[in-house]
Order: sequence, then structure tokens, then C-alpha cells
Amino acid sequence: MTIYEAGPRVRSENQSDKFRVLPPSVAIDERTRHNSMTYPMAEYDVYQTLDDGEDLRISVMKGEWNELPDRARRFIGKYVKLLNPLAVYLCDGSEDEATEVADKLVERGLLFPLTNPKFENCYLCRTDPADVARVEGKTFLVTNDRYDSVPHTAEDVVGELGRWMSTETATKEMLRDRMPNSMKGRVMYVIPFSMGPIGGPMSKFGIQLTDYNYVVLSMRIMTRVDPCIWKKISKDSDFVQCIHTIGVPRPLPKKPISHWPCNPERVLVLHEPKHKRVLSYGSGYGGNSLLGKKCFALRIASTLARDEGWLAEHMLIMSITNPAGKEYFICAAFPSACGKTNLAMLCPNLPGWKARCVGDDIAWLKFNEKTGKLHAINPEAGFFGVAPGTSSKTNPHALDACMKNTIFTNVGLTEDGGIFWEGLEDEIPAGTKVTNWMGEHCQVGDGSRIAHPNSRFCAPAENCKIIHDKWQDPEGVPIDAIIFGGRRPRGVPLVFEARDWDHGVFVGASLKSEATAAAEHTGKKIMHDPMAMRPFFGYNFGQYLRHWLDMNKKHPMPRIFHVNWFRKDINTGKFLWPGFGDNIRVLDWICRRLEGEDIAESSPIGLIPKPNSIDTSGLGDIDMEQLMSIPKDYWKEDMEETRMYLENQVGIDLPREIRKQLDQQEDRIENI
Ligand code: GTP
Ligand code: SPV
Ligand code: MN
Repeated sequence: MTIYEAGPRVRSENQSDKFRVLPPSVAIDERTRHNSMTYPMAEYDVYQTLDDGEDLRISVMKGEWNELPDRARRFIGKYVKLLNPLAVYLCDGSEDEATEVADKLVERGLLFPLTNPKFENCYLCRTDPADVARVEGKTFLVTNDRYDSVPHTAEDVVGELGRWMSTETATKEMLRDRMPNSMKGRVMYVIPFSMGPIGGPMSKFGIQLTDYNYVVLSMRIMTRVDPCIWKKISKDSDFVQCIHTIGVPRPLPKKPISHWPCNPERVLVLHEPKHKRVLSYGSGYGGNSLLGKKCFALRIASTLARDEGWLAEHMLIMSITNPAGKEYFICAAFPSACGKTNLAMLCPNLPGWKARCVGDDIAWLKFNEKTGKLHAINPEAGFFGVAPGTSSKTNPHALDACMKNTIFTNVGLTEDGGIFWEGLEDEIPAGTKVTNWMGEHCQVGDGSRIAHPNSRFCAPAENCKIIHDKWQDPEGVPIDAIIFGGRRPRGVPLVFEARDWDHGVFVGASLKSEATAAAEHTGKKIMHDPMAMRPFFGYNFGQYLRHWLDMNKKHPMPRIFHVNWFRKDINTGKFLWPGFGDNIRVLDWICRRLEGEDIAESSPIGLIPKPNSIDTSGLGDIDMEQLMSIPKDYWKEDMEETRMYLENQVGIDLPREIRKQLDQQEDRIENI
């Protein structure tokens, strides 16, 4: 019974009357006594007055409650009342804290430290096989008016551009049926974080509450977690409320699979842009649980961006410097698992070129009056990258960035304490014994799947050897070009330039790609993924297009391009383009276009490279003719299908400029 002997800690003088320190509650003490291994000991108790007037007793395990700004205390208090955790743990983002949390997870069997000396402070984690990706079908926008969230679809058409839930249903489903007591017996971690450099003019604050310590470790890598944020919130800045629970209160109904507690049948992820609030229940994985990422930095932020005149996009940010020393910054929007991380960390295969990474997944873009250009920041601080396919050949910088302070999820564990995934066959010899992502024993090269297709590494951005000097510049970097792209095995040429801004927005709106493993879709069917944002819009896609179109009316905007690294030979089925480091050849063409070089010619779908204007020196046999061809039948069908899609999915919300682009492009294709 040490807890009473320890007694309350001496508090500082500036306690408000809303805040009193009490001896730890008997309730906590009982639980602590019964299972002191599992249940941590509360340090002290406080009373917090809630918005409804109730004085709630809260046990604080770590951190100084009275140093939090009043509105943060009220926010946390409100959810302590609802979720009923054992205690509250105020995270400070420090290394000691991360070590403490990681050690606990190793003890529990969720994390495995990588013992191979190649790795420094790296861990492997395996999830419940039912919790391996974002769940788009259970992700909703919550607004009073349905059409603030999603477009008017045609009659009898199921909308694909976001899901809407009414405020009443959301309240019932989340706040009444799921969240009450869902943290019972668990600790609530409170994470103050910034998306973007702390205090920067383009940055925003968030507070995430979570009962999952894996999330604590990952948020610390992916965002800037820092207690100085409390002070900034208390002064003038607002914060986005991020509430996450795995939905598995204690005692556990059954033993978690792979030591990964989750509640896959009941997953629900809700966004309320009006209240700047995200509520996520049931999943511990990626975009479902690291709420700074897709939930905040895309869905909530895109709504804020519309209201405040900027853009929040699913884009990488990189710079390339040509042999003459001129640097260009570009943003590229590719759907999930279509090559953003790879392009962002490009190793150019043309002599004299240099590439630098600013961000690999999300860009916040705002016009900068000083430079007269659109500027971009990467709101994140780490990479949550697709593991399979990453190798020293395809993406050496990503592989290198994973060697320290990294958490791997759902990859294979080799017998010598390293990692394996599909794509590393040249580096890890066949026959090496591995434990696959499900914990089963197998061997490299035995034909079985070793890493999950959506397995990921979570690594600090500062680990990347080619991270740009300005990646943390609070003003962002000036963008010269925007690129769209997807996996298009047929018909779509390697590169083309949009005719103008409106045409470029139309190109983005018509973006399609093969389905990937980053969400619950299976197979390789071609899906529409407008602006690479289909799962991430925070508001009505028709209004989103309106906002994009209007951006160019207010400010000069960068030029827009479309690329396709994934076209396949119609005879052999093999990729026609080598991709990866050779993508610099396409970027080189784009930069020369920006310089006004006469290397493009008009085509029905945009400006395409003149023959021989893409540098293919040293590539051997490349079928450029097939790679650049624009088959009339394909495009006729494609345009008809795109028209159907936009009319069915966006209906009366489709801006007239986009309709005009559709008409014009159809006419041009008819005349091929
Ligand atoms: P998210 O993190 O899900 O948003 O994905 P991402 O867009 O960052 O995709 P990433 O760069 O991780 O690439 C996904 C897969 O595409 C990996 O398996 C890569 O190896 C593969 N890939 C990337 N670039 C190329 C390319 O130029 N050519 C080919 N053939 N494959 C590529
Ligand atoms: C994506 O799916 O685009 C990702 C992974 O970047 S997740 O964070 O899970 O959204
Ligand atoms: Mn992504």
C-alpha cells in the first residue's frame, strides 16, 4: 500500500479554484493493488469542473495538470467522463517517455525490438489480421446538412466521394453506443501535437486522446509532440480535437490476437469539421488511429482550407535541381500506394541532377504574398511508408531512413533480428528463416507472402539523408508545378501537361488508379480517385472543385501535369517504363516546359512531349511510341465513363467549368 504513504504531491501556487489536488482515489488504489503489474499507479488526483458544471475527479499518472490551459483541461475532462479511463497520462514527447512506453509494449509482447546490429532502436509490431488498413466504409463526415459533406448524386446512385452521417446518428452511434466507458481499465494518453513547424503561420495544433500506446509512439514520429504547445493553445491558438479509442475496455472479453487489441466489427471514424473534432473507435491502424494524418491534415484541414483560402492535399513535396544548379519545387498527388514516397525520395538516374524531399504524403498549400507563389509545407514529421517494394534499388533513401528509431508494422522478422518484405529478395538471401506478419514460420523464397501488402515503416523525417534544408521552413517552399498520377496499365501516356489551370483541375478530377491494399478494396480494378483525395475529402467534392477553380482567379497558380509510371505493354504485360530513378527523365521534361522550351505538342488530352524530347539515353530499348500513344477508342470510352462518373457522383454540384472541359475534351478526342 504505497500509494497513501506517498501522499499528494506538493503543488505550485498558481492553482485555480477549479483545480485541487487530492489524495489518490480509493478506486484507483484498489485496482492498483489487485493487479499492480498491469495497472499503473496514479500519481495524484485532481478535480476538474466540466462544461456541464460537474466537478470530475481525475487521476493523473504523469504530467502537470495545472499547467494545461483551461480549455484543454475542460476538453480532456469531458472525455474522461465519457470514456472512463483508469488515469490520464500527459505526454511530453520526450525520448525517455518513448522508451518507457516502448519497454512496456515489449514486455506485453506487442513490440519486438530488432536485435540485428544494423538497426538502432527499431521495433516490429504485428496487428490483428482484421486491422491492417484504413476502413473507408466506416469513415464518415458529420454535418447537419448532408450536402455540406457529399455531392448530390444522381437518383439511385450510391455516392463514392465521401460518406455522410447526420449529427443525431453520429451522437447515437459514437457517443452513446460506442464510447461510454470504452477506456475502462486503460490509461488515456494525452498528446499535444503540431501539424507543421510549431507556431508557424501555416501550422495547426491538435490534441489527441488515445488509449493505445502504439499510437503514442507513432504520433511522436509522425507529428511534433511538444509540451510547449500547451502554452500556445492557452494564448490564442485553437486546436483540433482528436479522440481515439481501440474500443476494448478491461477486463478483456477475449485474448487479443497478436497482442493487438482492437474492435474491428465496430470500427467507426467520424469527422466534424464545424467542431474541428475527430472521433475514432475500434482500430489501431495507420490512418484510422494516427489522427494527425488523414483525419486532421486532410479531412478537417481541407475544410479549414476552403474557409481560409488555401489547400490541404494528398501530395508529396520535393525539389529537383538541374545540372545548371536551378532548383524547382513540385507537389505530386498520387492515390495511396501509387508512388509518392518513392518519388519524394528519388535517386536521379540522370547525371548532374539532385533531388530533395520535403514531404511524402500530405501538403498544405497557401499563396505567399511575398514571393507571389503558392507555398507548401509538409504538416507531418515522419514517413508512414509502404514497406513492400522498398529496396536499395527502388528507394535506398527510404530504406536508409528506417535504420533507426523506426517502428515496422506487419513486415517479416528474420532469424537474425532484422526485417523482410517482398522486394528485399536481393538483400536477404533465399532460405533465410523468417516469421511472417501473422507470426508463422517460413523462409525467404518459399513462395509464401511474408509481409502484408499494406505493411508500413514509421520513421522520423529527419532520418532521411536527402531531406531538404527547408523542410521545416514555417513559410513553406515555393511550388513550380503540380503533378497528378495514378496506376494506369492502359491508354494513358507517360506524361502530359494540362492546357491551362481549368483543364488541370479537370485532369485531377478525372484521376483514376488501380485499387490498392491501403484500404479495404481488393483486386486490381481501375477506380476513380479524384485529386487522389477520394477517401480524404472533408467536404462536398463539387464545392472542392469550385474552390480549386477559384484559387486561380485570385492568385497565379503553378502549372499542372499528369504522369503514369505504370503503363503496361499490351503484348507482354510488363511495365513499359523503368520508373523509380528514371522518373527524373520525366521531371526533366517538366522543368524544361516550365522554362518555356518548345518540346510539347497539342494532343486531345493535353500537351504531350514532342518525339525524342524525353531524355532516354542509356535506357536501352524503350517503346516510346506505345508509351506515349493515345488510342482513340480507349479515350472515347474513358471520357464517356468519366462523364458518367462525374454526372452520377457530383451531379448538380459539378462546376460548369468542369462540364465545359468534358465537352471540349470529348470533341478533341472525336477528332483524333
Ligand atoms: P501511401 O503511403 O499509401 O499514400 O503510398 P505512396 O503513394 O507513398 O506509394 P509508395 O511510394 O509507397 O509506392 C507504393 C508502391 O509502388 C511500392 O511498392 C513501390 O515500389 C511502387 N512504385 C513506386 N514508384 C514506382 C515506379 O516508378 N514504378 C513502379 N513500377 N513501381 C513504383
Ligand atoms: C494512405 O493510405 O494514403 C496512407 C496510409 O498514407 S494511411 O495513413 O493508413 O492512410
Ligand atoms: Mn497516403
